[in-house]
Amino acid sequence: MVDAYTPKPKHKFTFGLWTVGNPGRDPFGEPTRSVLTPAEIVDLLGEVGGVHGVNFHDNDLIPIDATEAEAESIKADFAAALKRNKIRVPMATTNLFSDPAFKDGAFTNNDAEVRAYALQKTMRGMDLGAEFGAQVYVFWGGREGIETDAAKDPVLAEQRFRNALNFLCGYSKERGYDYKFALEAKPNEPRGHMYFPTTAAYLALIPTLEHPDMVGVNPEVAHEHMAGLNFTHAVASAISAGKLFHIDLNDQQFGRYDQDFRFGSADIKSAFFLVKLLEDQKWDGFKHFDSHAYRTADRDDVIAFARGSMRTYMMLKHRVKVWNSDPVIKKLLRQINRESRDLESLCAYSKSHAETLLAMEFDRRELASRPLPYEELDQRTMDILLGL
Ligand code: DIG
Ligand code: MN
Ligand code: MN
Repeated sequence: MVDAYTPKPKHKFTFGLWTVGNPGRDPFGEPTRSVLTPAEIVDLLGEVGGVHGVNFHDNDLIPIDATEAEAESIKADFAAALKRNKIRVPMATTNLFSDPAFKDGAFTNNDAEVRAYALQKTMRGMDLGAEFGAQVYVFWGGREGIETDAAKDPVLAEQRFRNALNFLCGYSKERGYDYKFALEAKPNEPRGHMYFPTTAAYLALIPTLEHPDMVGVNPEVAHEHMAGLNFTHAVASAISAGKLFHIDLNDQQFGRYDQDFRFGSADIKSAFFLVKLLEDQKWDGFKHFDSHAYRTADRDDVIAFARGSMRTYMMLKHRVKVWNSDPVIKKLLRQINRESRDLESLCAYSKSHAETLLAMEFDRRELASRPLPYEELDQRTMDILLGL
């Protein structure tokens, strides 16, 4: 069915190989779906339709113990699948969390040899991503953390993470990759506590790096929600800092494990305000669905999951247009937002402005009596969301 909500490659929707290729394994059960090759996953995305790109961890594409010959054959099949489906590779990343060598972290590991191996593995992952034209390189520190703070000095751990990023920025510049590094936060799981638990923590780290201009963030809905935070505000902070280099869209009930649900499937209202922010700000980055179908899904339902992810974004994008042009919403916003050019000009500091403000009289009771019809505004938002 083609309609106003049908996605197209120009909408820059992307999926990871590990998302639609997720075989349904979970901590309490074996896979429920067959494991697909990278080429088969790209063909599935071609069947989904409208997909812009596919992302990968190094080992999603090339198994960690593959021979050189096996790697070449996998890459050839993958490249052919990309071509026949007209799908590209916008983002790559390194799996520094599955192999037991990284059981106690990668860049923040207490063992210098593991830290060195993590740098080598990431450089090779960057080479592989560049081979397929990736522009963004994501860093998710899946094992960077502790179960007991007796294990590591957190200041030293953060310095080790900083050292690794500085080194890898140097590598990217020296190899001319021009990568945009995107740091992805998560508060816990698989580690008891993870370093840099929220997007805000990474926004604080970036200015302390040697090449801060090369580094931004990759916020994920589920990860901020796990921390009980407002995802739209986390993304707004990234946009305000010019650091929203990538985004992981999915959904999540608050206070749960990392559910990585289909975008908009758990909290449609939060999803609406996120889409409103991205569209109002005309953010033009890759919209990556880092999520997976329910373990109960078969291949057809995985396709429905992927199509639903993009369709929900497109429908919410339309609802944002309706909201922004709705006369009742506009009236209420005019009532709520009291602007004053004179007062605004006073808020740029000068000695005279300070004296003028100090000399002003404010009627607190009058200020407090001004109506704020947020119930009416929010209910109108619900009317629009529910299509009334
Ligand atoms: C989990 O949310 C992480 C890994 O899947 C990957 O490293 C990153 C990129 O989307 N997200
Ligand atoms: Mn997640
Ligand atoms: Mn993610």
